[in-house]
Amino acid sequence: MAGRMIGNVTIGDDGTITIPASFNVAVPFIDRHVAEGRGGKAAIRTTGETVTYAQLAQRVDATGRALLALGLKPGDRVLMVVKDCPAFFHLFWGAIKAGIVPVPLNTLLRAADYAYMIDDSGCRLVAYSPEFATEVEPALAQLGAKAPPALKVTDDASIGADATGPALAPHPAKPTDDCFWLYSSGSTGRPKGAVHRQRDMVVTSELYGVRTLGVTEADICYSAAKLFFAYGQGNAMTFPLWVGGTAVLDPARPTPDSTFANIEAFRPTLYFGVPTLYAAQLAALETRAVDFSSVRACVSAGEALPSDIFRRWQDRTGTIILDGIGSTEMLHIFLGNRLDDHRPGTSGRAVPGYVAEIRDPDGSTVKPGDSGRLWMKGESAAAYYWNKPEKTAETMVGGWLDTGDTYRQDEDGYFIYEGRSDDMLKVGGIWCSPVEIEGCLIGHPAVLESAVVGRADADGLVKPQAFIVLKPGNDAGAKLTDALMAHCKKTLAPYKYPRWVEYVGELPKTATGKIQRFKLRT
Ligand code: 3UK
Repeated sequence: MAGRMIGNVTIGDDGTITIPASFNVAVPFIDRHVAEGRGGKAAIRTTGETVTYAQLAQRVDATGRALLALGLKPGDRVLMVVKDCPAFFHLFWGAIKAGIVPVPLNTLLRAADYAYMIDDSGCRLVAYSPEFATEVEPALAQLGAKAPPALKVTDDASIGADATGPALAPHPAKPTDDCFWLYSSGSTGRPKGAVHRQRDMVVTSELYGVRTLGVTEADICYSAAKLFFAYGQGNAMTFPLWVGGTAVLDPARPTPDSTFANIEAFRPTLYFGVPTLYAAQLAALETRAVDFSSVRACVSAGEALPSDIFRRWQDRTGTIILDGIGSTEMLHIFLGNRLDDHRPGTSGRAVPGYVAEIRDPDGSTVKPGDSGRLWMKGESAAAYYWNKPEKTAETMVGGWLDTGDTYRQDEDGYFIYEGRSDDMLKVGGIWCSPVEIEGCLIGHPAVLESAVVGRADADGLVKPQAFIVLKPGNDAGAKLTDALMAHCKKTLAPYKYPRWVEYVGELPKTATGKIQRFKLRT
């Protein structure tokens, strides 16, 4: 049979992906590299450490054995609140190789969020970096006797991993078996665990990584978006591992300074960011020069990239930014620009292997050029939401996924983002629910009612804005605004605080008392 073999996966000349009936996805991503002569090559680079492919394979096995030794069984979940570091790879792949289901969580969340996810997932272990103890430990305490065991991950030894043990046999699975989860937030209600299958990372790595970005063994991938996002997971873990390339990891919060230092030190060939960071980097580039000569392409996702940022970035750095839309449910980018086919201000075209449809509310496809709701079909779609059959039935219909986004196509077929179909906001590429921020504001003693909407800042990027009705006897003003912002920063994940607060006499509401957020948008 013609085509390529990636471990035991066959890629046909026509792009078809054939996965054996008995399969473990750690085999093509981790195990095959040593046999293929990459044992001494850097799989991961950080400021303090380089992990070779041989070390990676050995540590994945050691971590998998340690998880089994702790009493975890195939199918059990392990929650990960882990910074970007080699142990993230070891835990994630060690679990998968042992048949255990890793669930990486957003490390910016608060104790109440973690308590919910620990409980909802029914996990058998919580692994966390010491940096996040202040939120994870109270979450465990809150759950009392219901709390699962927890492990502070400082290095592999802290997981009980013994590098000298025997090789771990990959747990046999079917390509469509549950493999890992990622939580995604909704406008109302709690986060939903999107359950991904064994094959899904193979599909995204091949369709977006290889066929769209053209990743090869020579690529060095650096993602400012963290590994716990589906976006970062593909960028800096699955794509380089799929081709035998190198991932660059930095545990710190990405800033213009830290990302520029990493780009100059590690000389990545592919750089992955989000629009808010590109805007901050551009502001910093006003006063300094950065050597981008190693970078062959930049990628942006999480929210729409304004065309002005694309142009200024190209002027400043000589590299282009490929905007693409992905989702936790589809795992990675499904509509995207390409090096050989891109149009600034658009999300590009369907990534080969994915099918897009823009639909009317009645479900029929719109006339060319009309806007409607974007539905997607593709082999990397999550199988279902954990414990949420109604949400699953609403969102995943007949093999299609409702993205919740409004799109139209221009005269040449490029997809143009027109906003969400719900009230959800993307702030710095991360979900933000207005309802959650409103709930937090109402928890402040001065606030009677609140409504939160998205408002574009000077770069055209959306941030939360709050409208507040005060309880009698409270004075609106800068001092109260500061107090409300501080209240949100301390109660919610910090990126969710309202950047503007406006005081009003009343909020626009429907006859039934529902806030009409659309009337407050400017
Ligand atoms: C929005 C975009 C316009 C859109 C993601 C790349 O963002 C990711 O996943 P999430 O589940 O959010 C999905 C939603 O975010 N969005 C993302 N990218 C764009 N809107 N232009 C874009 N380029 O509302 C989408 O439905 O957090 C991104 C890869 C993997 C991902 N999970």
